[in-house]
Amino acid sequence: MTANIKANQTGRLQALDAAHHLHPFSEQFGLARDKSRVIVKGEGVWLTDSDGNRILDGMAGLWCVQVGHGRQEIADAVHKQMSELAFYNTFFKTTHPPAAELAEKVTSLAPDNFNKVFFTSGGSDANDTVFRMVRLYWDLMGKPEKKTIISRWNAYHGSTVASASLGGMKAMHGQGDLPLPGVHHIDQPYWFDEADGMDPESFGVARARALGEAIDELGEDKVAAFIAEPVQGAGAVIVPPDSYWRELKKILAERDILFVADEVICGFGRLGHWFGSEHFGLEPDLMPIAKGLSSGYLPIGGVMVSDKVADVLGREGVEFFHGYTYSGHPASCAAALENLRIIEEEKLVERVAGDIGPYFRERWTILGDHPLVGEARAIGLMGALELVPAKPSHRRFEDAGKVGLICREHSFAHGLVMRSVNDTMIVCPPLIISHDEVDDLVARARATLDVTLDELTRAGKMG
Ligand code: PXG
Repeated sequence: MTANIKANQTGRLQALDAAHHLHPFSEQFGLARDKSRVIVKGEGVWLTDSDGNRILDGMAGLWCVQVGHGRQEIADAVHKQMSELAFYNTFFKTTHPPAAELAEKVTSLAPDNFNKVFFTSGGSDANDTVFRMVRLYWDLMGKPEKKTIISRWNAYHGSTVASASLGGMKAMHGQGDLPLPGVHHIDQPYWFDEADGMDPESFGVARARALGEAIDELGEDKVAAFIAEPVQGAGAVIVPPDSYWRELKKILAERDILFVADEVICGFGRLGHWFGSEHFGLEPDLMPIAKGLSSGYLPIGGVMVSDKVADVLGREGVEFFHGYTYSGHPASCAAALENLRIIEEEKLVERVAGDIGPYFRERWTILGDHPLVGEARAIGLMGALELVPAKPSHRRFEDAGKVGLICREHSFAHGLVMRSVNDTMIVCPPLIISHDEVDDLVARARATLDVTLDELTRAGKMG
């Protein structure tokens, strides 16, 4: 393609997009003015845009492309499945080979007490399923008054009415009168932003004890469940202090409530285990999953159901009046099966635990020496940088989020996808990223910080 044809093609797609496409979580007005970046190809950790620029995909698509882009094996598996049976449902006493095989496979990877999975189309509807399932569980247990689900401020559990209610994003709650009744939020373990001088250990304990306090306040006989991501992803890769889960485990062990570990981001190797819960020794009763289950090649999610809950739902005469047309979609299941086969064959989970995870952490956290970075943290293959106007204080820039967006633009210009959450920059690369590519990612991040710092210094925003 000559440069001109490329430019015309890009312009045409941008115009169509601006005219007709309502994007998720985007300011439509600004997007139409600034124009969408058109991504046309993916291979390994690399994306190519319609102008031929190569961009390192530091966000693994959207926290999901564990095995990297462009895996022909998955395309072939989906093609084969679609040629045989593109769609059939799993209602009315029917199943099909990929759904049955995937149910067995995914439960075989989970802790021993997980032997059942309910399939969904993604993570939001997995959490809607959780919302209804925990209430049905307590109804069946003869405790229908146990309805309230406790979650955390700044959690992300999805965008549907129930999952956005479970989430703790205030901006989302502000639209459409959320949360639904019966959801209670407690404070999160975000040490950098909220500790106010407390040391990490004491802060972690205090934030964990907030659960016990909330249960006492609401009444244990009214509380159905606690839901939490092992590490908050979209919240800004919030790695809790070591004391946090240690203390929470004690509280959960003493209380008669269900524990839901949202594994949509932390699952499938992200923290160097099949499930993020295993990293912290958690013992959930339910685990919503999605994203890395199929590496995003086709949409699929689910809820992993422990024996404790499955035995109750499986009682004679009990029917869960719940399901999606695409629960266990054959092509999505085929994509997931092939994806899991690759993760196992290439030992990607072990690689994150023992090789590329530690290497990434070592390289990434060096960015903490940059004048713009108040804290650099990493866990598994996720990393965050807290941007601040002056070190060592935890004080933030005025106009929260503006600096993050400036940095994100510079990052794209340096051929790196980094996402901003307010003024925190985060990455979560594919699990197949090589050592050289980690070096490349960190070099691009540093160059991005340098130009961002220059711009902020010139604008008089530092100090
Ligand atoms: N739970 C968690 C922990 C998630 O991160 C969902 C549930 C919902 O999954 P679906 O498949 O319905 O999107 C998510 C999704 C971001 C971003 O900008 C994060 C997600 C989705 C979209 C954007 O960080 N996480």
